[in-house]
Amino acid sequence: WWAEEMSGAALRGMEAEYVHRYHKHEPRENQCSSALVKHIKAPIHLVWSLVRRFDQPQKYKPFVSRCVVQGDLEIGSVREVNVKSGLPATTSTERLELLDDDEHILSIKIVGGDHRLKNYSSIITLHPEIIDGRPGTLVIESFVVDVPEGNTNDETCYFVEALIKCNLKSLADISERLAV
Ligand code: A9S
Repeated sequence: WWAEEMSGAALRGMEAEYVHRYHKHEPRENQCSSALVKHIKAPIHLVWSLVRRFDQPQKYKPFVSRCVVQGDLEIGSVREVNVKSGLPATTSTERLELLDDDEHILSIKIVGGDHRLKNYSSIITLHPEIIDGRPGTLVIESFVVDVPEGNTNDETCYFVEALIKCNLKSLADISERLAV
C-alpha cells in the first residue's frame, strides 16, 4: 500500500489506529479531550523540523509572539510563551514532556499562565503518507484539559479545537510553501 494512495476508508482506519496507539488520554470527570487530524502535502522531515522546535513555537503557531526557554530541548525543560494581543491570555508556561525524533512525537503540558486552561496536556504525532502520489504527512494532535467553572464540556472542546485547527492550518501552509 506504501506505493499508491490509500482509500478513504483505509485512511480513516489508519487514523483511528494511530489515535488509539499514540493518543491515549483518559479524561477525568471534569475534563474534555479531543483529537484533530491534518493531511499536509509536505514530507515528514520538513513538517517535523517545525513541530519539534519546542523553543520556537512561533515558527508556525500564529498566536505566539515570543518564547523563551530555560535550558535546552531536554525532557522537563520549560518555555515561557507570550501570545499576541486580542486573545484571552498573555502568557503560558509549558513543560516538555516528550520529544521523540524517531517516532515523531511531541508532548507538552501547560503548567502556568494567565489563562483558563488548567491541566492542559497535548500530544502531536506525525506519520508519513502518500498524497497525490507524493510524500505527505498525516498530523494528529490530541489534548485533554479541565473544563473551567462556568463552562460546558462542549464549549471548552470547541474553544481548544478552534485554536488547534488554526495552528495546524498554519503548519500546513508553511510546510507546503517550503516543500515547493
Ligand atoms: O498553543 C497550543 O498548542 C494550543 C492552545 C490551545 C493554546 C492556547 C493559548 O496559548 C491561547 C491561544 C492564549 C488561548 C492558551 C495557553 C490559552 C488560551 O486561552
